[in-house]
Amino acid sequence: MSRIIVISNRVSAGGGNQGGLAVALSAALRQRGGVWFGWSGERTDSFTGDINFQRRDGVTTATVDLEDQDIDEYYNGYANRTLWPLFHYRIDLAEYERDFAGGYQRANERFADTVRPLIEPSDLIWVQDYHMFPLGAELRQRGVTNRIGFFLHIPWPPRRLLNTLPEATTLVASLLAYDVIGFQSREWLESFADYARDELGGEIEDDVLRWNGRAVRLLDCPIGIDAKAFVEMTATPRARLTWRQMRDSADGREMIVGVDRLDYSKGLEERFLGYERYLLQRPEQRKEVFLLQIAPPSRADVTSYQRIRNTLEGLAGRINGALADIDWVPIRYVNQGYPRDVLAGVYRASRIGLVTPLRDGMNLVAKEYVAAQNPEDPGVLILSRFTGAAEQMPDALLVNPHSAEEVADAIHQALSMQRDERIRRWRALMDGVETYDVMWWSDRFTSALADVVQSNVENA
Ligand code: ADQ
Repeated sequence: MSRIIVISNRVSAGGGNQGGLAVALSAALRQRGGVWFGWSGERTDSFTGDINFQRRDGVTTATVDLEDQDIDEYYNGYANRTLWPLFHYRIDLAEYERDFAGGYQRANERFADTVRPLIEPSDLIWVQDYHMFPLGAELRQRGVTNRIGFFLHIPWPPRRLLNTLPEATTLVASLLAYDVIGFQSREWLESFADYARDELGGEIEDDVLRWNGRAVRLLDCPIGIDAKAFVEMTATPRARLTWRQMRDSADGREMIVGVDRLDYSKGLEERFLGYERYLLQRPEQRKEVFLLQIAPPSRADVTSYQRIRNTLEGLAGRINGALADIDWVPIRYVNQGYPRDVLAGVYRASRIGLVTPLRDGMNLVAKEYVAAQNPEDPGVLILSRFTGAAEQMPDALLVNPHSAEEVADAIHQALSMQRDERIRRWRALMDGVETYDVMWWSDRFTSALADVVQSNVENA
């Protein structure tokens, strides 16, 4: 079995409270051997390419420090100010600066130079996400003929939006140095395929893209959670304690929960407005329900994130100010992160999981909410149609998050849903969450990569 080199912006092996992605990548690394390479998250005065190796829980990690300029232009710049908004359909927020594009390219060249000596001839190389689009092409230029795969965790935008990016075609062409490109859903895969066909003149048949003598396999590969571990976590003392605390503090009211990084893609503003609409439409229900929104701040260096934070504070304050009573507050808005077992207890205590991103590559909170439910008395998942998860979760109440009326109707439908229907929907959702878990995802991708015929690589 080939070793595997995992390359991602950040490396998160080891530690007790890992997310599913780190669990799955660590498992693949333990099984096959290899290295997990990426940025340390640290700054250095001048880039040296010195690698810091660590071994934790049977996984070797290799990290490098970056210069301030790289961090500003590559990470805070091109990745988070240009690509992230553009790929979430927000060209109004995307910033197009040559310095960002240049810094992104430079950082990727530095990653390629640094990781190159770690690669052995038969290794599989698996590159993760939008921080690293050009890395495969950079490795090819350094003589790497290994099988290299790329997985995109976020959506792929429509062609006409992507064309607003000055270097769009070069960026996409650089992706065709990979042997396998994985997407969270058919929708993102097809959107990429359209671009490659219409803008680059590629030919596509049976999810194989042919271009310039190369064949690139496009793979529909939805990521999941570590479902078994999540179910077990709901039975831990801390999850049970949290569940009890939440039920006590709800005091007989039904709880609706939202859990998201504080990001404009998550549709938090629209969620608050949809919930407000529900309260306005059904004044008699007001004190029977409340919304708990947990949203830890992220990417605080980027202005658009400061802005969304202010907007949400204003909106939560306005709704609470207008509708609260001395014994009831409609929205509990919390800006903290919590350990995963605490989240599991919160999910389980909530009658509704309200997941309304405007765009989301997948959305794992939807899957975690399902996995945490009590099979005898499960809650209802309300899910945006514009998430990758919606393709796999037709038994959720699917909504258009832009429509406050649809969100309000779905809240009403969920709160009035009889137990047998809740159980039926939950069972169908849970089957999917258990079958298509994060280990399934990682096996599917690595098998596809291992199956690539080496002759493809000779044309690289
Ligand atoms: P994210 O945009 O970060 O991920 P998501 O898939 O929902 O979105 O994952 C967030 C994770 O952070 C979940 O595991 C959640 O439990 C955790 N989290 C959120 N709020 C938290 C809090 N307050 N405390 C503790 N943990 C919290 C990107 C893409 C997604 C894609 C994933 C994986 O944007 O579309 O599903 O990668 O590919």
